[in-house]
Order: sequence, then structure tokens, then C-alpha cells
Amino acid sequence: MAQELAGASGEWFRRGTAVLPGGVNSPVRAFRGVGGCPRFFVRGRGAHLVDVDGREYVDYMMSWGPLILGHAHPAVVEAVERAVRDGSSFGAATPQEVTLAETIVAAVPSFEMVRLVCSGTEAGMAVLRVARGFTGRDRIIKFDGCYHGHADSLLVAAGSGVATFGLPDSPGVPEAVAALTLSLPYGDLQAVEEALAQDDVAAVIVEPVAGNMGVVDPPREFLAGLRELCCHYGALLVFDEVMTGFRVAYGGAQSLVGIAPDLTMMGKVIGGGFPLAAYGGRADIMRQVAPAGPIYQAGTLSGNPVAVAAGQATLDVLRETGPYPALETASARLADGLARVAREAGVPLTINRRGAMLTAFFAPGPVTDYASAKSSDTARFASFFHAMLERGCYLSPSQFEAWFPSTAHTEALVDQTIAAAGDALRACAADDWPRPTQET
Ligand code: KE4
Repeated sequence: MAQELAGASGEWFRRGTAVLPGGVNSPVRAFRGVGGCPRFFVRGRGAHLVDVDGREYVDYMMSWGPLILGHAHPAVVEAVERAVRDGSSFGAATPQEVTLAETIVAAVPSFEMVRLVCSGTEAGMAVLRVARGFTGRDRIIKFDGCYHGHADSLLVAAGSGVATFGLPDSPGVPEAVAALTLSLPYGDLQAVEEALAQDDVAAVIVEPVAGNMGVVDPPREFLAGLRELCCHYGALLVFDEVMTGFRVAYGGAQSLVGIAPDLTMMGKVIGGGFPLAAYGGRADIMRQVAPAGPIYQAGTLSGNPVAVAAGQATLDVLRETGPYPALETASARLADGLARVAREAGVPLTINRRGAMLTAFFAPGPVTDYASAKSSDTARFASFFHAMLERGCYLSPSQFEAWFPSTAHTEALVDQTIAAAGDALRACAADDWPRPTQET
């Protein structure tokens, strides 16, 4: 694969592809969705990233959501430095993990108990096993376009028909496992009721605000309808708040919609940029988790003291400073500005936003589910992504991801981004949406 690669990033990408699958440690980083050479970064500070060539960018990918306070926030850095001086890992209980658990339980309305793990995927694996163990049922319902990590039961595509059970969404996922998961259209309560009436289902798992098809709010009564249906049919309702938790509100999306799921998985913000995630909810369910109960789940680095220090510092700053009104103002300014410059450039753009997470779909819209999200012009997104890269703005390298403004994204940086976007859109339209300069 002949590649003309840009600068030192190109050299690191060439070296990386020799020893890392695709040159990266997580697929979306490889720029396959936008073409060109992925950037390799050496430093983050506030709202900015600096790459190996010394180029600085205003960052909206923000490590995919954890960095709601920006890169290298002083309170997080100081807490981590202090913690690591006392040792990096004990593999034993620490007071700090109890304190963080108390903080999370106090913040999230449906939490009576919580278990700390190391990634959203691990939290997803755990909530499914706990739901299956608690209900004695095997089937799971998820929704098209929602992503809950790469556990086998959750890497499942929609069946050929709405009612047919899942098909593996990756080689290596056994058909027998995929067949236990049904993926339904996001927002389709009737499909959910038909599925729940047809089979005993252990859990319905949903992103309360979708972020992995791009940002999509569910229909108004969808979540309340899921709550009612799960109660009626004895399935557990699981909210995946890995992305929304402590981002859209201190208590997560569930605190905004006033719905209490039975279990919730969390990640990203609660780790403050370190490998820390969690799952929790009703005490009667969580008490079934080993060693309190028989459902096994474990982890060498679960509740790691350094990661816990980063998470605690992050949640403490969020609780003490209450940045959500300012995040809402800055994110709304950004969304409105992007919509304005797209109109001025004559480019159909649909901006979906919930709090400090938003997506600019290259589609006339509305974008209300996976099918309408997939109608976006990904080629135009790719051109726009590279035009913004050239103008010093780093976006999430996929049309089907979100922008994650942080408290470090000042009004001046937002206005700078809007101006860059207007210039990028006009340039792309004038050049008929060029493909990225470095072909992969
Ligand atoms: P992790 O295993 O990546 O920590 O979490 C999985 C996960 C679970 N639930 C939701 C709602 C998520 O958004 C994620 C992970 N998000 C992706 C980006 N949308 C992480 C980026 C990546 O895969 O590299």
C-alpha cells in the first residue's frame, strides 16, 4: 500500500503499522473513516493538542470524551502525581476507591451500589452477565447504531428483518452468541414490545443519548417507554452512560430525563483520562456480584489508585465548579455557529447536540436514527475533516462520532473554530470536496 505520509506522523505511522494492527491501538484512530495519515500526538494542554511535527490543534475529539476539563487539568495532574508517589497499584482495597464509589453513588440517581472496572467494554461485559445472572434469562436487546464496547454479545448487527435475532458484526463472534442479541431500530418502541412479548429477555441496553452513530436524541417518550416495558416483561433496563455520564449533566442523562434504569455503565469522564469505568445500580442486583454474590467479575487493576485519583479530582472539580451552564453556552455557540456558516456556504449540514456533545452530519436531515445518520455524505465529511486539520482544528476522525467541547474551550476558541469551519466549507465546496491529500 503505497502511502505518501505527512511529516513525522507519517514516519511513526509507517513504524507503527509494522508492529501494531493498522498502526494503532484502537481502530478509529487510524483515519480509515476520513483517509490520509493519522496524526501522532505528543502533548495535550487545555483545549489543545500538539503533534509530533509541533503542529497545534484545537481538539474536539478530547480523547473521545473523558477530558471534560481539558487536557492536563492542574487538579488532575496534581492528584495523579501525588497518588503515584505512594505506589501505582496494590491489588488490594484502598480508601480512595471507596470515596470515589461514594461520590458516584451520590451523583447518579439510580445508583445504590457500584463496581469500578477499567474500560467501558469491561463495564458492558459485566452488566450483561449480571443481568443474565439476576434474571436467569439469556437474551439481550440493543439498538442499531448504539455501541457499548467490543464484548461479543454487543458486536451484533441487526438481523435481516427487524424480528430476526442478531448476526455477528465481526469475525470471531460466535453465531450462537450473536443469536442471543436482538438489535432493533433506535427509538422503535413497538419493535421492543414485540420482542419482549416474544421471548424472555434479560436486558434492554441503550445509550440514553446516542453518541456512536453521531449524536442522536431518542424520540421523546422512548426511554420512558423502555422503562415501562422492561418493568412489565421483567427485563432489566440498562443505560449506557459511558459517554453521557457526568458530561450531559453531573448525574448523567438519567438525571435529566428522570428515569431510573436498573443498571448503568459509565466510563470516560469518571476516569479523568485514565483507564477507569464502572457499572452499578440497584443494590439488590449489585449484591449478586462476587464476592457478595455468585456472579463473577474481577480485575487486576480495578479501582487502581492512580486512575481513581484522576477520576476523583475530575468529579470534585465538576461538583464544586458546576461548569454545566457554561459548557451548554459554549457548545450551543459552537453548534449555532457551525449551522450559520454552513448555511452561508450553501452546504446541507445537520447539527445534533445534547449538552457538550454534538455531531455535524453532512446531510439535509433530520437525523433521528441510524438509517438517517448513515445517509450522511461521508466523502464530504472526510474533505471537511482534513480542511479543518489544515486550519488547526482536530475533529473526531469519523462522521459517526461526536465533538466533545470541554471547559477549556473558551468563547474565543469556539469563534476561531467557527471561522475555520466557514473557511473550510467554502474551500471544500469550491474544490468540489477533495479527497485527503495523503492517500492511504
Ligand atoms: P471503551 O471500552 O472504549 O472504554 O468504552 C466502550 C464504549 C461503551 N459505550 C459507549 C457509549 C462508548 O461510546 C464507548 C466507546 N466510545 C468510543 C468512541 N465512540 C471509544 C473510541 C475508540 O473505540 O477508540
